[in-house]
Amino acid sequence: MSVFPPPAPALTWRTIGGILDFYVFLGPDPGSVVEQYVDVIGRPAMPIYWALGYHLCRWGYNSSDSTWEVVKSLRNYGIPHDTQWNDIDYMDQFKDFTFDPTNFDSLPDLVRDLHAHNQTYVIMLDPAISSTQPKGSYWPFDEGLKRGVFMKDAEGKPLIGKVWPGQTAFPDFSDEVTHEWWFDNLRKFHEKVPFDGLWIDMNEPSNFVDGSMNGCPTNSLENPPYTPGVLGGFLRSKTVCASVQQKQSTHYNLHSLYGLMEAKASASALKRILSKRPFVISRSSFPSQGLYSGHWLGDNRSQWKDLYTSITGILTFNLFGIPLVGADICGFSEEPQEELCVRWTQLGAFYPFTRNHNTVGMKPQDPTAFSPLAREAMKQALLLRYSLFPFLYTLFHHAHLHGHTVARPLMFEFPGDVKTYGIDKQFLWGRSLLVTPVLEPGVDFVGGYFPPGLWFDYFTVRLDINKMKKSFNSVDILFFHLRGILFAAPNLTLWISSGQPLHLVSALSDDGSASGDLFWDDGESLDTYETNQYTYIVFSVSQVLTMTSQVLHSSQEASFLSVDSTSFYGVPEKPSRVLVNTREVPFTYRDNQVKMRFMLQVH
Ligand code: MIG
Repeated sequence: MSVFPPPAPALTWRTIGGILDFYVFLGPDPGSVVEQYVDVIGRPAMPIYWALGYHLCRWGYNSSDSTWEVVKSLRNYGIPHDTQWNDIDYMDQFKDFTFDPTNFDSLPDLVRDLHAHNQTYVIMLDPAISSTQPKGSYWPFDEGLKRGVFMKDAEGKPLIGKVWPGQTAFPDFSDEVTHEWWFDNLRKFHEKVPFDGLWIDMNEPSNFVDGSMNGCPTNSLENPPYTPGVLGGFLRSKTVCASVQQKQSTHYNLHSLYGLMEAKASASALKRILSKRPFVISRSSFPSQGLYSGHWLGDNRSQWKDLYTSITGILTFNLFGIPLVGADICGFSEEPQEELCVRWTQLGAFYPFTRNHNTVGMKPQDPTAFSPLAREAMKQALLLRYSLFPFLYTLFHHAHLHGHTVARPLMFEFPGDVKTYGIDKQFLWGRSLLVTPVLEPGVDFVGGYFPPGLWFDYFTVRLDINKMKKSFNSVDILFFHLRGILFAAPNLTLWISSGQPLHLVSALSDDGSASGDLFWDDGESLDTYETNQYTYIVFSVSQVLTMTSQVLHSSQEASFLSVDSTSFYGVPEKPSRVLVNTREVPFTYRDNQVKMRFMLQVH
């Protein structure tokens, strides 16, 4: 089926038949429409905490040692870095569930070293399995044959295509037997290389030849009366034959679900192996994907226009119930100029999923590959993200619980303000943070739109209600505004359960009120909300400048949490005194801001 949006406010649906179920989501506002949609397809999984850290990746680390060098270099400069990735390079001749014994011989040690530094490691897996290894030498194919997990051609033999390792068979993830085989492969490989998460690529499924090595049969599924505008003009172009029989139906019917089903198998296998929330990032996606994985936006270029269009990509996947989404920071193909890479890292620090990734053969583009000034700017952007982790984590909780967006178009919060409808250069985190990035080279100011209400510059605490422009130098961080209440952790470590105290920031609205909340748990256990192993606190400031907090839920298991200072933005006059639980406390007052120590501990 193809869906065309003509210029008129209408949609044209083209289909040659089948059963069509229509759901109409009535809203009334855009956020409610997404909630209702996500209620039908399934709400996104709560990510493991380090999913929200900084991820570094590239295609073309030639060895585990060179990967390790970059890891050490980031450590050396104190650049936040939770997760290191490897692309297909780590594999022995691009075969899944193997690693190159020569160039990647130190891989298990690298992974142990990452773990010793509270860092994590993610590997790429392609679905296609090499089918040409000598019998008895490659368990994944031999065992897959034995269990009948591969898609079959018209003669009932495994369909053979071609991907990175050469000739390959394609697992049929619509079959539970395949999920069990996938798990067994992952379990065995995990004993050699204790990876923490999976990056599943090429799962459209992608094939270097059309259909199979022997083409495809001639039938009505291969040549339907109507072919949508797909790559190559044929359903089999760069994928497998449409008429292939899978366990649950024909590939014609299941094609678009391939990545979803692979993600489901991968997430479930990781859960069994690690007993933690699974981390999976998938290239192909389908409605319900958020239950099993996040998504990256695929191969972009190191160009300013790709920096700009990444914003709509991120917002769109938030509407799809896949909030854990990011674009390749600094661009995948081509080489970014330093200025572009700085700006991209600054915007990327506000992608829900933050990963720098680069194609093979290009110059390194990790933060340490640039001048000290650029490196420092990137580090500061990432530190800012890390400091906002408690707030971001709480937004993911609301995505998991209610189907809310994490990165959010302005119109979602201001559906009555038509000026917000076309905005694609700014976005919100939740309802409270307004992000206005630099998207062009050589600018010395950036402009944006401020929806109604008071918006405070996060850094200067200036009320920027009527100022829509800010002056910049070449590495200044993006324009960044706050309303409502949030927590920040002024520290390098993403994970704050180590006891580092939080700072509570309340930006008061024009009637002097504000509200915010915090969800907290151990960051990695499965179903903490569902099994009551979490803490949830709401904060509000009333018009008479009284802040109250209510611990709506707390649990032994949710880690130690402490708040030691708080700021109120938007207090027009210096108060004569400040009371905490009826006791007078010292405070400072400057530029509309009251700041004081404030102890809150939840155990
Ligand atoms: O044929 O694994 O989109 O992120 O680096 C290319 C190599 C296969 C495509 C992915 C890209 C990845 C690359 N892959």
